Amino acid sequence: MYRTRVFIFSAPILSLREIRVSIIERTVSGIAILQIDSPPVNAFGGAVRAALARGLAAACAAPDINAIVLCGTTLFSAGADITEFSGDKVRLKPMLWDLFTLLEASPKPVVAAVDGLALGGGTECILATDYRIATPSARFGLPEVKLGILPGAGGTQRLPRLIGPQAAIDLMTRGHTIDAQQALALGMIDAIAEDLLSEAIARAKAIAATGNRPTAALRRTDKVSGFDRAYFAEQRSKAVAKARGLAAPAAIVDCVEAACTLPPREGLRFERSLLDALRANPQHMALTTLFQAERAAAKVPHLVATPAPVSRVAVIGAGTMGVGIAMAFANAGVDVVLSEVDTAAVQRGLSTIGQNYENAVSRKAIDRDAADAARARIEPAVGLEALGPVDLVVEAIPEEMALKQQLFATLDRVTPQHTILGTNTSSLDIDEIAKTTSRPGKVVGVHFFAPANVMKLLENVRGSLTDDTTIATVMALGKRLGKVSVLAGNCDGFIGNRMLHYYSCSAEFMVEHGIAPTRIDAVAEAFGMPMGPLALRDLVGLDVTVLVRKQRMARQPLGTRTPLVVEALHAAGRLGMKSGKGFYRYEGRRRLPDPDVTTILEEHVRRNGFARLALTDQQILDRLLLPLVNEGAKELADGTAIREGDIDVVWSSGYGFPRHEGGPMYWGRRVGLERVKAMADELGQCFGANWMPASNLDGLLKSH
Ligand code: 3H9
Repeated sequence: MYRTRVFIFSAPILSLREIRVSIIERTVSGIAILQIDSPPVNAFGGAVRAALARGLAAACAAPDINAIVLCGTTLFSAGADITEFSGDKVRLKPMLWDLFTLLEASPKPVVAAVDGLALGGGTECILATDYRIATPSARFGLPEVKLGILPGAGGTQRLPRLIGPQAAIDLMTRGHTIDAQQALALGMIDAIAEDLLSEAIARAKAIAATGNRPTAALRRTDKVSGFDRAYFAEQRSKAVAKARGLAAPAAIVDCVEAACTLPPREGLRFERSLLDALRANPQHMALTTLFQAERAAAKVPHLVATPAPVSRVAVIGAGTMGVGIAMAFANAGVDVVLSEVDTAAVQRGLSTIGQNYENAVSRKAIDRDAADAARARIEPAVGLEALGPVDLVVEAIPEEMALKQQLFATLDRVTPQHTILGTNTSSLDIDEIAKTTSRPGKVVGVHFFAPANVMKLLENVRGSLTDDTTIATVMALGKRLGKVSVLAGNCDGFIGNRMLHYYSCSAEFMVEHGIAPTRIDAVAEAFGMPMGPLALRDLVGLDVTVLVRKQRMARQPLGTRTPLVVEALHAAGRLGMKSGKGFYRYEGRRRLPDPDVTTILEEHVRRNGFARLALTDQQILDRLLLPLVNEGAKELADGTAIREGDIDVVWSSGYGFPRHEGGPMYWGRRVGLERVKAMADELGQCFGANWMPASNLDGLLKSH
C-alpha cells in the first residue's frame, strides 16, 4: 500500500551495545515514526539523545510529513542512562531537558505510543508530547527518588500540571510504577489501545488534519491553581517524615510547589537548580552505586553453567519462614508443595498463608484473582514421602544441625536425583549438611530473610562441593522471585549474620559500659536503620541469642570477651517482644523504656566492675558501624564475599542499612578506612583477637 523507508540515525558507538534511533517514514500516510531502539532498556544515553534530536529535526523538515509518532520497542524507555551518572563521563548534547523542550516545541504534532515500560526520563519524554497512547500492559513511573534525584528533565513541572500536585507528589516521592489504567484515570495518558501503532498513527493524522493540537502540559493551569503555602508545608513535612534522611522527597515537593506557583520557565530553572544540588549530594552516588551493585551481584565471575529448570518446589516446614518462602514461590508462578510432620501443622501453615493473602488483598497489595491463583499453587503434604517430583527443596526447619542432617539424608532418599536440596539455614555449615547426602554437589544454602515473601534478599551459600549448575540455578531464582541474589561463601553466619554479630555485640558492650539501650537504638535509627540493634534482639528473641551465643562461645578463640547483658535480662525472665519484656517493655508492638531494665543492667555492670564510658552520639555510631566494615573486609579477604558491592547489597536488602548510605562498605570508604582500622585496633585490645583489624584494610585503602 505504501512505501516504507527506514533511516538509521546511527550515533557514535559509545559501547558495544547497538545504539540507534530509526525513523520509519511512511510517505503515503504523511507520518514519521521515530522508534527508540537501544537495547537493553532504551536508556536516553548521549547517542540516543543526539539521534532522536536529529530524527525530530529531519521529520520536521520533511515537507511530506505532517505529524510524528514516537515509540520504543518492547519497552518505551527506562529513562536517563544511569551509566552516565558517574562523575567522569562526558555528557553529549543535547541534554535530556533540552531534548524534551525541543519535542514540546515541535512545529508538527507528536504522539507518544508506549508499550512495556516508561520510567524516569521515559515518562518525562511522553509528558512533552501532544498526545499519549499506551497498550493495556504498559507501566509508568518516576523512580528518580530511588537514585536520590528528581525527575529533572521537566518532569516535576509537567506532571503536576497534567495530574495535579497531590498525585504528582505521590508518584515522584514514592517512585513506584502504575499501570496504564491508573495512568489514564490520572490524566497522565490520553488513551489505551491494543493496536498501539495503528491507533497512534490515526490520532497523529487526526491532529494534523484538524490542526487542533492539545494544550502542551507546561501551558496548562487548570490542575495547579488553588494550592496555598500551608498545603505544601504539610506535604513537605509528610515527605520528610517518610524519607528517613533521604533528601530528594522534600526537593520534589519544592519543585511541585514551583509548578503551582511559578511561570513554566522559572519553574524549569528552579527544578534544574534542585537537580544539581541533589546530584552533588553524596546520597545520589551512593544510591547509583548500589543500583549497579545489585545488578553485578547476580553475575558470578567465571560461572558459565546454565540454570536448571525449576517448575515445582518443595518447602519443608510451615513455620513463619516456610510459609513466607512458599508464598514467595507461589507469587512468582511456581508450584509449591508445603510439607510438615503432621496434618495439624500443615493446616496451621495453610491458614496463615490464607490470612496473609487476605491481608494483602485488603491492603490492595495484590488483587483478588492473583491472590487466589497464588494460593492455589500451594499444595499441602504430610511427611516427605509425599513430595512427588520436585526440582528444588527448600528446608525451613529449626536451626539444629542434627535435625537438618537427618532431614537431608531422608530428602536424598525420597527425591529424584536431579533435585537440588537447599537449606534456609542462617548460619550452619553447608558442608556438614551436604555430607549426609549422596549428592553434595546439589546441596546449597538458600537463605531467605523474614518475611520471605516481602524481603528482597536471597543470600545463596556455596558449599565446598556445590556444583556450578546448582549455583547458576539458585542465582537465577532470585530474579524470578523478584529478589536480588548474592552468592556467599560457607562460614558461620555467611555474609550478613557474620557481620551482624559484631554490630550487635558492639552495642551490647556499650550497654555493659553504661550507655543506655534506648540511646544506642536512637543513634542507629537516626542514622537510618529501621530498628536499633537492641530492639532487634528483642524482636528475634533473647532466648534465641542466648542459645546461639552458647554454641558460638565454644568456638571462639581464647581471650575473646563476650558481652553478657542479653543473658542478664534473660535470667530475669525477659525473652524479648514475645514475652512483652526484653531491652524494652512492650504494649502490643509498641516499644517503651522500662526502669526495670535500668536496674538489671546497673546491677550487671556493678557486679562485673565494668568502667563507665562517656560517648558522643558520633562515637556510638562509629562503634556500631566501623566493626561491621572491618568484618566485611575480612569476608573479602577469605572469599566469603566476592565484591564489596555484594556486602552492600546484603546489608541494604536484608538488614535495612539505609540505601542512601550505599551499604556498610560504601559508607566505610566514605568515612575512611583508616577510621575502621583505628576502631578495630581499639576494640581488639578490649574484646579479643576477633575484633582486630582485617589484614587487607591497607590493600583496600590503596585499591580505590
Ligand atoms: C532519570 O531518568 C533522570 C531524569 O529524570 C533526569 C535527568 C536529567 N540506564 O534491571 P535489569 C541496565 S534517572 C542504563 O537487570 P530488569 C541494567 O544496568 C533513571 N542502564 O533488568 C542492566 O544492565 P546489565 C530513571 C540501565 O528487566 C540491564 O539494563 N530510571 C538502566 O529486571 C537490565 O536491567 C530508572 O531508575 C538505565 N536507566 O529491569 C530505571 N536501567 O545487563 C532503572 C536498566 O549490564 N531501571 N539498565 O546488568 C530499572 O528499574 C530496571 O532496570 C528495569 C529493567 C525495570 C528497567
